[in-house]
Amino acid sequence: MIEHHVLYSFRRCPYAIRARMALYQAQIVLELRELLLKDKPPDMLKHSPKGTVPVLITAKGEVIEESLDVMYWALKHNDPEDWLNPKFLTDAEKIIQENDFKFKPLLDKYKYADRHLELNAEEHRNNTLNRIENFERQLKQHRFLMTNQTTIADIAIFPFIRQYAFVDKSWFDNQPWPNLQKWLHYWLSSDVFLKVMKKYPLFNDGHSIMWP
Ligand SMILES: N[C@@H](CCC(=O)N[C@@H](CS)C(=O)NCC(=O)O)C(=O)O
Repeated sequence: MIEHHVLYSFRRCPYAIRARMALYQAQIVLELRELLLKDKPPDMLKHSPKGTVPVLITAKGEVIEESLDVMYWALKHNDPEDWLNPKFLTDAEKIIQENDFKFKPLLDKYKYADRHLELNAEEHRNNTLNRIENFERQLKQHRFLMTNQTTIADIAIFPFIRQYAFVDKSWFDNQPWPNLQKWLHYWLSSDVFLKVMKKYPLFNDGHSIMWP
């Protein structure tokens, strides 16, 4: 019988990062179970056989096994800065879907070019440029992706841009994308990101902690 919320998480996973950022923003207190992807706890797989993180099991026993759903669940409880501002939600959802289903596969091919030998790394990277330049164009118009305030789109997409930038950070820093670079820097140094990236001992080693 669960009496508090439980989050199965993996520190560096971009989906888990965005979920934790929304949970932290909403000030949700939970038990964090930090795991190794190669050694998933049987209890997590019992609740969510698809075996991806993050998975949130609420105190009521509800299983939320998609990172976006975790974000919505958290922000519907408490959204102090209006990240779910309804005015931008439809468009925010559209660019999140494009990120998850169009940009992310291209990012994976660039990041793991050694597993995708049909093209070399530079050619894989070239395939990402249209999408990255779309982000730069949006951030030229306003400080955040949808408007001058943070929306769920910034949080949902930032962990993937972070991954992208760090494949070759000096190359990324030398591209003509001042607005994207500034936005990335803003999130990398934000309190919410730094807090959710704190290192915790592994649940696999018998540790679980009340979070944040
Ligand atoms: N659509 C899922 C994707 C989550 C996902 O793919 N997470 C990766 C880690 S970043 C994972 O758990 N992969 C399973 C594995 O590597 O075994 C979500 O948004 O939560």
